[in-house]
Order: sequence, then structure tokens, then C-alpha cells
Amino acid sequence: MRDIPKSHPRYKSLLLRERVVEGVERGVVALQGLIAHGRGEAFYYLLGERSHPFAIRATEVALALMLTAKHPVISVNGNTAVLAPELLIRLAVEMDIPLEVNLFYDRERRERKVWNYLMQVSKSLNLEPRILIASESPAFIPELESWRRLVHSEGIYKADVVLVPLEDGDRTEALVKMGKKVIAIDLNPLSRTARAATVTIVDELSQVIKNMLSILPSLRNLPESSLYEKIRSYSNAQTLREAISAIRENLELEASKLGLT
Ligand code: PTJ
Repeated sequence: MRDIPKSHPRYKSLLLRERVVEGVERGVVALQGLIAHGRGEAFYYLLGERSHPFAIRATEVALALMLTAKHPVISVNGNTAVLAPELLIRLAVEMDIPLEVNLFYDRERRERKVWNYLMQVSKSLNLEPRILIASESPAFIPELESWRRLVHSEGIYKADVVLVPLEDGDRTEALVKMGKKVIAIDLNPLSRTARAATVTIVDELSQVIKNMLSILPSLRNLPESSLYEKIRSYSNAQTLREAISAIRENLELEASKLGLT
């Protein structure tokens, strides 16, 4: 990995970018993943590169959904695998939730590589998450025509709650139509995914998983009725409105600091 000085003002952002580039070189990330990451970087920049209160609230509700689910699952694509492998594996083991390698682009060539990569990281952590590969026990999401309809029969197909970081809009809509609760992590509050999901966390993926791990112990101590109350009182439309306001306010603040208003 290229050397990035820790003192660089955008150190974390550059580190994540390097992870994605390295992921392409390993054959884990699709070339299209570079474009998706660039779009994410732009939105993160506009959001001021921090976790806003609306994102923390959505993260709590996402955890409440995962804790009360019968069959939760975490979908993993190429970008997700390289951006936060250790954190994802820790979360999967902590919550006893399977990971499902589920890719869109160039699936046949990449899925085993993504699985191997996650297994290698798990081994280095001495952890044994359950990692499914969608095509090994195929089931299909009705109404979808693209390869995105392929899911694991014991994973996403059976799940009542699905965490889908960096997801495509069509599939989010189709999963919701199947009656599943969908948790999206997407830095673009205007995307179709963000609007279709049950809960959208508008924050950077690796930061979200880190936040989940730190919030989890306090939620675990709550009675189930409090978790259901959090879920019941949540409004995703409100989250998206607050995210759009945060972008607007941050832009105005930055512009005024630069004397550009
Ligand atoms: O590995 P594959 O083949 O399954 O493909 C994965 C990608 C991500 C390439 C694929 O799902 C894709 O094309 O995604 P989209 O439709 O470009 O959507 C990606 C969304 O994720 C965009 O709205 C980005 O703003 C957002 N995004 C990108 N990086 C991050 C992010 N959101 C949160 N954290 C990020 N690090």
C-alpha cells in the first residue's frame, strides 16, 4: 500500500481509497467499484466526513432490527470486503450473523476471491464467521432480471432483516417487496437505495461498522420492548431530510470560511 503520512488532513479518506485500489489489484473489487467509491467520497466530503446524529440514530435502529430479527444476514460485495473486513467479521461473530458474498459485476471470477480474502482476514483474527457464497445454494429474488436476483437460499433469501452496504436501488426495492427489512449504508441520501430501504445509514461504511460495534453493548442491555419502540418511532424520510440539510449547511459553512458566499 502507498505510504500516506498520518498528518495528511485527509488521511482516512486516502487510506480507504488505497484499500479499494488494492482490492482491484487483488481481483476482489470490480473496476466499477472505483467509480462507486469516488461517488461515495464526494458525498462524504459534502457531509463534512463525520458521523452526524441522524446517522447514529439510524445505526441504533439498524442494530435494533438486527438484534430482534429471526434470520438477519449481512450482504458483502467487493467494496465492502476491502473497506472494513476486520470490523465486519467482528460484527458478524459478535452478533452471530452470517455474511453472504453477493456480487453484481463479474461474479464468477470474483466471488471465490472475495470469500478467500474474508477467510484469510478471519484466520488472522482467530475468528470463525459463517461466510456464505450466493451461487453455492442459489435462490432467486422475484421480479429482478439482472444477476442481482441471485441470492443464497439460507442467506438473503430466507432473511427477515438484510444489511446491504453500498447496494443497488432495484434490488433494495425488490427485497422490500419480498417483505424484508432492508438496512442500507449509503452516503448518497438521494439514491434510490437510500429512499427504498427501511433504514438508511448516511455515513461511511467502515465508520458505520465501527459505530455499530461500539453501540452494540449498550443496546444489548435494553429490554426487547425498548428495541421495538426504537424501530416503531423511526422515520427514514426524516433521516434523509436531515442528511440533505446537513449537506446544505456544511456547504454554506465551508463556503463562508473561504469567503465564497
Ligand atoms: O462488488 P460488486 O460487483 O457487487 O459491485 C459493488 C458496487 C459498489 C460497484 C455496486 O454495488 C455499484 O455499482 O454500486 P452503486 O450503484 O454505484 O452504488 C454505490 C453507492 O454507495 C453510491 O450511492 C455511493 O455514494 C455509495 N458509497 C460508495 N462508497 C461508500 C458509499 N456509501 C457508504 N460508504 C462508502 N464507503
